[in-house]
Amino acid sequence: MELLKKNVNKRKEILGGEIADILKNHADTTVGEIKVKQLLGGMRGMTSLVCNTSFVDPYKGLFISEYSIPEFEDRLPEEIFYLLCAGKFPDDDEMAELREEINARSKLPKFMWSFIRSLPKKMHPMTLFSMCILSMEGRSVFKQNYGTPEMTKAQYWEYTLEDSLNLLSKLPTIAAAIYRIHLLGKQPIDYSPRLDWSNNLAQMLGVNSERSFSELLRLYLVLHCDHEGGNVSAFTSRVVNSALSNIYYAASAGLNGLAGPLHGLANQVCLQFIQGIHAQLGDSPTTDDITAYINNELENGRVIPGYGHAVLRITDPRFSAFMEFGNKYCPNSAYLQTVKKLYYVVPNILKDYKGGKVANPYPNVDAISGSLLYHYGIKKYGFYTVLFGLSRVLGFCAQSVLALGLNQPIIRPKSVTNKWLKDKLEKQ
Ligand code: NMX
Ligand code: MLT
Repeated sequence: MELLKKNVNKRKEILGGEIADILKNHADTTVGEIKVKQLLGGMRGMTSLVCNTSFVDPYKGLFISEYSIPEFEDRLPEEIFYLLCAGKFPDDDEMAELREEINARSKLPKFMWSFIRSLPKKMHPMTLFSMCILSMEGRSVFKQNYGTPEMTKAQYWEYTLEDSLNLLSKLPTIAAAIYRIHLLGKQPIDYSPRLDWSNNLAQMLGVNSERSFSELLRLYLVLHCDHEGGNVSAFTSRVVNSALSNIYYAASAGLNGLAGPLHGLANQVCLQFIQGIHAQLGDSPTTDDITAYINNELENGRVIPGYGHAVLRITDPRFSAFMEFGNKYCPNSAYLQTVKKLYYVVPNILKDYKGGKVANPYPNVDAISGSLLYHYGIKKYGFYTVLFGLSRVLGFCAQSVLALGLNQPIIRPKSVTNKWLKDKLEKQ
């Protein structure tokens, strides 16, 4: 992977130069303030990290390098990984090299098949996915070489890139094996070196041979790849890797965060939510019925899944990209119709809920993704977050490669007690 390494190195030099300049001129400059409500409120809106893979603008959504979603949504996930790491799309030679590297590393360790088969059927697919990744941790070349005279600190990023490619190349096969073996009780389908990631995944899942299904998977893998550095999963993964725990440990840890209902599991919860609406109100509920249903959920203290965001203050552009897909390929899907009705109803309710306390009443990516997967025959919704995770590991890997390349230190913020805070405030 000489070309990829060369390009990451180039980017590392540019970003490293910028950091050196910033530190030289502004090391003690204040760039923000911390309010007590942020300290006590999950650090929301507190600028406290630098992450160069991607950026989320509250009013425009995700940017990777300078590209907004409409500018990269037609690409392959492999190209997106390149963009996250190197800050540029690969040219033909660079892409050919990456494809070759992926194919050469795609074979699963033998034990993985019996490992997947051995796990209890009731276990959530995200638990399996995380465990499968963790089970390969002993193969980390970072780990194997750490502490040897051959491995200098300046090379940590290269070993992490090596580990990342080894890991990423196996993930579509692992994900498909979880779907077929664990969820369907069927035989796995072979990986094909002729196909790119999304086509491979579509083939290995074996539930639908329509071209638009692999197109949906491609879009899915592209849209979920990264969402700057502060979301629960990426942050967790980066914190773990900052202790020089290798990328297998870090990716598994990040996925454990993604498995929560306020984060990646929301895509499964949204599908179940829509199924709950259809079970109670029929397959074509009216907007009045949906309004009453939502109000009842809120009165019972439940959150409306798929709505709200810690950073975005608009409809998630990833939601809009999926909506465009749905309108083109499956406009008559009953679930998609309900997604649309919810979009019509929920923001207006959430705007007034709790005296306007909900910072973003609009839908996020999870409000729609599951309904599209369901339409194409992925009916085991426990799998939806695995797909989110498969994509998000691209971001975890790129974030750690860049951070180590830029010599970023261990992440260790300071915490305080109530007493410390009271004493401090009394003195002001
Ligand atoms: N339904 C009901 N209440 C909500 C919602 C919602 N969808 N979103 C926010 N609130 C409430 C929130 O619970 C909080 O109430 P309280 O102070 O009583 O605890 C209040 O509004 C203020 O929260 P925000 O500052 O607007 O949101 P926050 O940054 O804390 O959380 C989410 C962001 C995404 C966790 C939150 O909006 C949520 O729980 N949404 C539903 C779950 C979801 O869709 N998660 C997926 C996010 C995207 N992803 O893929 O990770
Ligand atoms: C994500 O993609 O990670 C989610 O939208 C959550 C976030 O950005 O906080």
